[in-house]
Amino acid sequence: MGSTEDLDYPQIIVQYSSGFLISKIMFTACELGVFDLLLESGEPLSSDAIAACLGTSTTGMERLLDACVGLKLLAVEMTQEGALYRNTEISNIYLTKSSPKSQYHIMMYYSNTVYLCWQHLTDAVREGKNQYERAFCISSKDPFGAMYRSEEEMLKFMAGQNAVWSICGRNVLAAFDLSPFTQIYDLGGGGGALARECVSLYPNSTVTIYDLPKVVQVAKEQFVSPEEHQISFHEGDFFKDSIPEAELYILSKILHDWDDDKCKQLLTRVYQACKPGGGVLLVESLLNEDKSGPLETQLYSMNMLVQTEGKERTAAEYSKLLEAAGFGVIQVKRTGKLYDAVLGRK
Ligand code: ASE
Repeated sequence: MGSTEDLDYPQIIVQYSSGFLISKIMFTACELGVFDLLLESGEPLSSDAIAACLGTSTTGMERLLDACVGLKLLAVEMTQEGALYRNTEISNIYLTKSSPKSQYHIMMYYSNTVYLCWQHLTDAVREGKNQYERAFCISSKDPFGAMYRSEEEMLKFMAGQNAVWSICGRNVLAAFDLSPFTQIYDLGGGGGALARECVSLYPNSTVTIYDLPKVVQVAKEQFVSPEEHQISFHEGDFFKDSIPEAELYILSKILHDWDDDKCKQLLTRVYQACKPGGGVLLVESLLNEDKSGPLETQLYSMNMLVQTEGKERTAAEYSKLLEAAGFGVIQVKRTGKLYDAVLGRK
C-alpha cells in the first residue's frame, strides 16, 4: 500500500514510464521466435545458441533474454557452461506460435500496427480521431478501409482477433444459455474463432459468419475448414446490404468500432432482420458505470480512439443503444475476463 503513495519515490510513475518498454520486449521475443525455439528444443539453451539459431547478435540476444527473465517470461539457471534459458509455463502456453491458446498473432498486430498509431496519441486526443493519416498516410474516413489496406494487414488483424477467443470465447458464450437459439449469425465474425467456440459449446447451433467479401474469402482460405459443417459464410456490408433473418445475432467487438449513430443504425437493421423471440448478443469489454475501470478496458477505449471511430462503453450505454433500436429485456453478464456479454431480446 505505502509504496504507491510514497511521494519521495513515486513507484507508479517509474513503472508507468517504462511500461511501453515491457510490451516491446515481449513482442520482440515473440517476433524473433525465442519462445518457439525454446519449446522445440526441449532443453534449456545458452544465449549464444539462441542467437545463432535465430540469426541475431549475441549482445542483443543476451540482454533480451535477461529482460525476459526479469519479466518472468523466461527462467534462467546458472551452470558450468554459463546461463541457460528456458520458457516459463505461461510462455509455453501463450507466447509460442503453435499453442492452441497462442496470443502470438495479437502481439504481432499490437507491435507492428497498433504501436504505430499510438505514436500519435497526442494528436488523437487533440483531434478526437484516429491516426491513420499520420501513421500510414491513408485516409481515416473509412476505418476498416484503412485497417484492411492490404491483404497482409487484414490477415494480421483477423489472426490477432481470433487469438483472443482462445482465451475468452467460452466465457462470453456461456454467460447466457444460448441453446434456444439454433440459427445464429456472427456479424463481423472475421476469422471465425468465436463461431467455432459457439458451435462447440452449442452442438445444435449453426453459425453463419457475415463479413465483407474480402474477409470471407480469407476466412475460407485460411481460418475455417470446409469440414466445419456447422459454420457457413455470408458476404456483405452490414451497414448497406441485407441481413438475413435469424434467431440470434452476435455482435462481437463491433459496436466499439463505431459512434452512437452508426451503432443505432446497425442495431436497427439487426432488429428488423431478427425473428420475433430472437435476440442479439453484444460481446464487449464493459466499463464501470462511472468509467473508473477496469484499466484494460480504459486502455482499449484509448486504442479505439487512435484506430477506429468508436469507444468502449458502460453496460447502461449499450442498453440505451439496444433500446433505441427496439430491443427489450436486456441482460448484462460480466465475466471477470477481458470481454463481457449483453443480451437483448426482440
Ligand atoms: C477492433 C479491435 C481491436 C478494432 C481495432 C483493434 C483490437 C486491437 N485493435 O475492433 C483488439 C482489442 N485490443 C485493443 C488494444 O483495443
